[in-house]
Amino acid sequence: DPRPVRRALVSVFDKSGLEDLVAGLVDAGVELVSTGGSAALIEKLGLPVTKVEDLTGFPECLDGRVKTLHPRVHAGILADTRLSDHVRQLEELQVAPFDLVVVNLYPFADTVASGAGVQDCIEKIDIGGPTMVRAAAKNHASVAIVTDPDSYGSVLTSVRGGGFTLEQRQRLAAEAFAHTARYDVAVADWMAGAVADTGDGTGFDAQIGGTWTREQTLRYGENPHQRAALYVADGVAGLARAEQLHGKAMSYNNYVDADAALRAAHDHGDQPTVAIIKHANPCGIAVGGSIEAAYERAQACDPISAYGGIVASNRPITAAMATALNDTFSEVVLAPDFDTDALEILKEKKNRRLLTVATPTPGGVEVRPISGGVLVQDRDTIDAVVEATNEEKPTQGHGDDPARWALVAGEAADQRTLADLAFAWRAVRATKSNAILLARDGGSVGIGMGQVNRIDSCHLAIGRAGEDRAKGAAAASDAFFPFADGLQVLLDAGVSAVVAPGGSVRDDEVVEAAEAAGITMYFTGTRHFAH
Ligand code: 93A
Repeated sequence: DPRPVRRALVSVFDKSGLEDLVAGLVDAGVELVSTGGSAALIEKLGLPVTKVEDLTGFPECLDGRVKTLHPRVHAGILADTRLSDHVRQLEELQVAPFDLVVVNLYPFADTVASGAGVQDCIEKIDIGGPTMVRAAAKNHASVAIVTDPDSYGSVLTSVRGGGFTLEQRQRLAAEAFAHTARYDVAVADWMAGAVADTGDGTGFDAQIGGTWTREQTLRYGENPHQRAALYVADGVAGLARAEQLHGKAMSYNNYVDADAALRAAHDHGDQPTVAIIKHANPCGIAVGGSIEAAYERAQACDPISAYGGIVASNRPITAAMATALNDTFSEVVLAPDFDTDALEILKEKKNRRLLTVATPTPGGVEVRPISGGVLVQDRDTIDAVVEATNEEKPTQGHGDDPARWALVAGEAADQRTLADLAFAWRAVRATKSNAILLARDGGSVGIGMGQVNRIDSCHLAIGRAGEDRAKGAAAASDAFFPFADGLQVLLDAGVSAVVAPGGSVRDDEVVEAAEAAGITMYFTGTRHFAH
C-alpha cells in the first residue's frame, strides 16, 4: 500500500526541475523543509518553506560544511514510523518525521574535471548530502529517497496518487546506495590519483611530464650493439648535469654506476664519505675523520673488486687523496670539487674521468621502464620514520634513526658499536638486494649483494670480510631475515651486533638465535630494498 507524503526535505545542488517539483509538492499539500540555496529558490516562487536552520535552531556554519548534520534532521529521516516506540520518541523530542527526501550532491566529479585546484575539489566532497541520502535509503520502510532530477515527474505522479509503495521505496533506496557508492569511489580514485597530480609541481605527472632535452649521444649502451643517449630533465640538478673536468667521454655504464656512487656517498650526513662502486654495487663504503681516511677504508674493503671502480666523495678531493687514488685504477672520480693540486695529480692518468657534481637534492621520483610503460615511485630516502601504530609491540622499530630502533636481543650497544650499526644501516641501502653489509670502525669490511636468497648474501659478506674482520663486526640486513639460517651464518662467524628491519613471521626464531649467541640486535621497522 502506498504511504502518503506529508513532509519533504529538499536539499539539491542541481536545481534543474526544482521549480515544478516543489510547486507540485506544495499543491499536493506537502510541507517543505529546505537548505540555503534550495530554500531561497522555493521562497522566490512564493511557496511556503521551513529553512533547515529554523528547524534545527543551529546556524549553517563552517562555510556550509555543516548545514543538515543535526539530530533534528536525522531523527526525522531515520525514525521507523512503523514502530510505536520511534513515534513516541519523536513526539517527546518534538521532531516531525519526513516521508520524502530529495537530495542531489555537490558535483565533485565535474569540479575535478574542470581542472579546479585541490582545495576547491575537497570543498566539493559532499558530506551532509550522502548522509541524508543513506539515512533515507536505510529507512525506506518510512521514507522515499529521490536523487535524480530526471525522476521528478514520476515522483509527482506517485505523490498525487497517494504516495510511494514499499516496492517503489526499496527500488529508490537501492539506486540511492549505488549513487553514493559511485560518488565515494570517484572521491577515492581522485585522492589516490592526487599523488600523481597534486597541482603544486610535486606530483608524479609534473615531475615526469617535464621537458627532456638530448644532452649527448653516447658511444653505445650497456653493450656495444645498443644505441644510447643522455637526456637531461629541465630545471633539475644532478648527475646528468655534472661538469666533466678531464678524461674520456662518460659511457652509459659509467653513468649508471656514477649515479649509484653519488647516492652512496651522500647518505652519511656531514661525515666525510667515500663510496667505490662496480656494477651499481659498492665494493667499499666508509666514513672517516678526513676524506683521505674514508678513502683508505673504502679501498681496503675489497681492493680486488675496487679495481676499475667508480669513486664518489662527498668532500672536495685533496692532493693526499689524489695521490692515494693514483695507486689504483678507477674509471671515474666524482666529487663536489677538486683542489687545484689534486687535479694536477689526477690528470696524470689520461683516460680517468673526473667530474664535479653538486650534492643531489633529496626527494624527487624514479622512473623505471617496463615493457609497455613505466613505473614511477618516490625516491627512497634514508630518513624514514615509521609512526608507532601499535604501542603494544615495542619490538618494532620505528625508523632509520637509531634512536627509533627497537632493541630485540642482547644488551644495548655501546657507542662505538651503535655508530657502526648506524653506518652499516645507511651503507646497506646502497647495495642491491638481498644485501648484507658488515662494518667496523666506520667502514664496510664485507658486502654480500644481489643474491636471490639472504643466506647466500650472508655467506658472501662473511667470505669477503674474512675470519678476522668478520669477528666482532656490526652487520646490517636491508630487509628482514625470513628464517634464522642467514643470521646464523653471521653469528657463526662471530658478528657482534646486527640491525635489520624485522617484520618476518619468524621474527621470534630470528631473535631467539641472536639471544642464544649473546649478541645485540635491533629492529628498525623500515626496510631499504634496492633492485
Ligand atoms: O557541506 S556539506 O557536506 N554539509 C552539509 O551539512 C550539507 N547538507 C546538505 N553539504 C551539505 N548539503 C548539500 O548542499 C546537499 O547535498 C546539496 O548538494 C547542497 C544543497 O545546498 P543548497 O540548498 O544551499 O543549495
